Amino acid sequence: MDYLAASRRHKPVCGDRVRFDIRNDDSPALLREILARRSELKRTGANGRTEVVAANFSLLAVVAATEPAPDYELADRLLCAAAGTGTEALLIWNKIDLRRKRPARLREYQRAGFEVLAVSALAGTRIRRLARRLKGQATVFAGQSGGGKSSLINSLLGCEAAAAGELSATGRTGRHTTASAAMHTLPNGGRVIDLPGVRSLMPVLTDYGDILAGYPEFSPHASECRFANCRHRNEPDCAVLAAVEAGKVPAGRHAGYLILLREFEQALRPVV
Ligand SMILES: Nc1nc2c(ncn2[C@@H]2O[C@H](COP(=O)(O)OP(=O)(O)OP(=O)(O)O)[C@@H](O)[C@H]2O)c(=O)[nH]1
Ligand SMILES: [Mg+2]
Ligand SMILES: [Zn+2]
Repeated sequence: MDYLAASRRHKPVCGDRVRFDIRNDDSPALLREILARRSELKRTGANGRTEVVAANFSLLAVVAATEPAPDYELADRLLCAAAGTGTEALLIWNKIDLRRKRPARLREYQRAGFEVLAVSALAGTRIRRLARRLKGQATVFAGQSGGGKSSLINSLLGCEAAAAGELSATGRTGRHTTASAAMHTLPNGGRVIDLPGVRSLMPVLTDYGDILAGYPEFSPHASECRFANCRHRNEPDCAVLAAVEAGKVPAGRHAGYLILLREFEQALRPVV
């Protein structure tokens, strides 16, 4: 719908609830107010400012598949962002019709306590189960380009409402088919937001607690670290590092955490 904003500060994003006036003539509606958001997914825009890309979702679904090769850093960031904004998270492992071996990393997410649902948008496998899971939720579908977010939404809707694309000729990358966020209503209840799968939509993590919340398997060990404010990197008597050494915490998950930690600490450093 066309609208005019009453103020330049009013920039609604997909999922926003707004108050607006409809005018009797053919002129566009007048946007008066954006209501308080219950959740937000944020990223850093080209100008370095933080922008919200989706709002008011109750479930964040990270869509990944064997093809293109999963971007675990993006998946981890999204899982951290979900924890940070207080929403549920779901990892959708798509394209199981390809019958490729599931990566060990997928099991590690499950063992860490994340809910994983393996489906196929193309073959329709477990799409009804997915629909039941999404019922009554406002879900954001996020994840790298080509994972099949739009295809899954089409499969859930039973029609081609969301444009789905192709992978590049090598099958290694998606083609960034979805250009902007769009919301769809599911036939059995619930709403889904389809996000573009561009890497620049990486959520920003500005709170150390959010990063830690993305690695719930650390927490039983973290309470045993010598220092209460241990960052589990190289501190003496770090119980998380000991658990990694002992194979109780997967080394790959810990390496992923260190990437986010480093970036978080660099962002905090004052620019000179
Ligand atoms: N084999 C197989 N291919 C799939 C499946 N789901 C999606 N694809 C294919 O994966 C490619 C990308 O699908 P999209 O739905 O456009 O992926 P997307 O995540 O929306 O991508 P962006 O909009 O670029 O972020 C298309 O060629 C789809 O046909 C599936 O379950 N199995
Ligand atoms: Mg898409
Ligand atoms: Zn520690």
